[in-house]
Amino acid sequence: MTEGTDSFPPGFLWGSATAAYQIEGAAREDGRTPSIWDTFSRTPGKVLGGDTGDVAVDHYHRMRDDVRMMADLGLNAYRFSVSWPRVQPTGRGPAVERGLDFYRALTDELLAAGITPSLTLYHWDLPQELEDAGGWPARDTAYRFAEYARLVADAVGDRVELWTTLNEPWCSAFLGYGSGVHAPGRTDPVAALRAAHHLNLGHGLAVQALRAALPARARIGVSLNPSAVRPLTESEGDLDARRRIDALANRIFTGPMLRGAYPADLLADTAHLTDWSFVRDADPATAKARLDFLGVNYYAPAVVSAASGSDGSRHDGHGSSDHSPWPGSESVTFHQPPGELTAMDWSVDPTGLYDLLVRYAREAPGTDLLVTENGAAYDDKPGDDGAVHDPDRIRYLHGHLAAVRRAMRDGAGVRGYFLWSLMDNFEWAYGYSKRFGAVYVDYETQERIPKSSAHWYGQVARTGVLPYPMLED
Ligand code: PNW
Repeated sequence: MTEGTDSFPPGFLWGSATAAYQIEGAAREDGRTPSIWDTFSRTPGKVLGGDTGDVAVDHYHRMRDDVRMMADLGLNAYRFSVSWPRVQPTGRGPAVERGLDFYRALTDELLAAGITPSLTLYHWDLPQELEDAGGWPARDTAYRFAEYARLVADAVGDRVELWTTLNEPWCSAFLGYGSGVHAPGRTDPVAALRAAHHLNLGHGLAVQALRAALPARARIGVSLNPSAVRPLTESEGDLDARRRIDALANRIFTGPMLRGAYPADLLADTAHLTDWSFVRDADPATAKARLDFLGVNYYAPAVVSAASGSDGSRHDGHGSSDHSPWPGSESVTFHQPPGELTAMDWSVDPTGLYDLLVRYAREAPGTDLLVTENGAAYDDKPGDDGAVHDPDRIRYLHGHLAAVRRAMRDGAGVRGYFLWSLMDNFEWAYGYSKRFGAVYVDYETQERIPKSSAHWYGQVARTGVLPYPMLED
């Protein structure tokens, strides 16, 4: 590490991120219909505590206050997602204007506050009707997604510069259709591989639709959650486990999206499950649409070995299920690296973020990089003074921002950083039990209390300077 403070370039985007289902609530208002996450969370046993996003943090009704809060903290960017079933309830046909109005108002508020909007089209809330018609394992869903992209572009294309097609297609495909810990909760390895392909295809078709509809200044990308995967040892078996997980977590998306082809080793590793005949000849080339930026979401690294270790541990951090999210490579074992853990039991390791940024700078030369998510859950609660002190999160953010800066010095063109998350929210299968926010939310009163990390991060955003690590907040 270099000595002293560390400056980021002027114009760097300092943001926070959220997703529609995790914050909006208002699940039955203004024509919105159920998404797969409404159905899943209302199914007993799927989400911890039986929590749902019916109310969430009521952002749908508190949007203006929430934007003012970001501005007051000093943030200059905001990554949010559009709820597909709010805008196009059946996943087909014309848009519902009342649904679009919310995003028109949100983007107006952001721009008026000097905050750059970054819009994600799909953060996991597929209209239930499209799931009933086959969901992502069905080819038609890719075409429906591109049509929906066009509707949103026509509505707010004049005011949004940053466009993301998909958030973390790995989670949609392999947690949604493989392990079943996410909606729609299916557990079919071939359905998961088909879903991954149709997400790749849908991404490519959506980029085409966006390019046709948006002004030239629009910047279009995708947010992946690449795995920073390391072998437990340098043994041949562990190196092969690393290669397999790298194929299923990373190259299954970057192969088509960046290179226009699926990796040969991925097809070989899964040949006993499927012949991949659902991939039509032109599909990988369609998925390889020109990208203006690649979004990297990063939380923790993965350590893998060939077969179950002596402790039989399977800490893969992807929730508990009898079904693997790794089709064809189910025997790969995940290990908890030694060291500090967050409340998710995810290990704290900024080097993983550095490694991914440097890797993708090399694999996607000339494409800007954005850290579209990074952050940590801790057991936050207000103290006697009513304030929420979260020194662990400050240290987490400090370490990861230093890793971003180091990757930039080593050639990675990182243009911005979005902290996950602006505020505590519905953490998918964990419900409201895990708090990722820089802002604390009292779920009884919906009161927002910026944690000490929010003030710390706002200071970094305002000055562009990463201070010395603080021992106490
Ligand atoms: C991401 N995993 O989700 C999402 O984009 C956010 O919506 C979410 O709140 C955040 O990270 C924190 O979890 C993930 O099991 C969920 O590997 C699960 C996994 C990865 C990312």
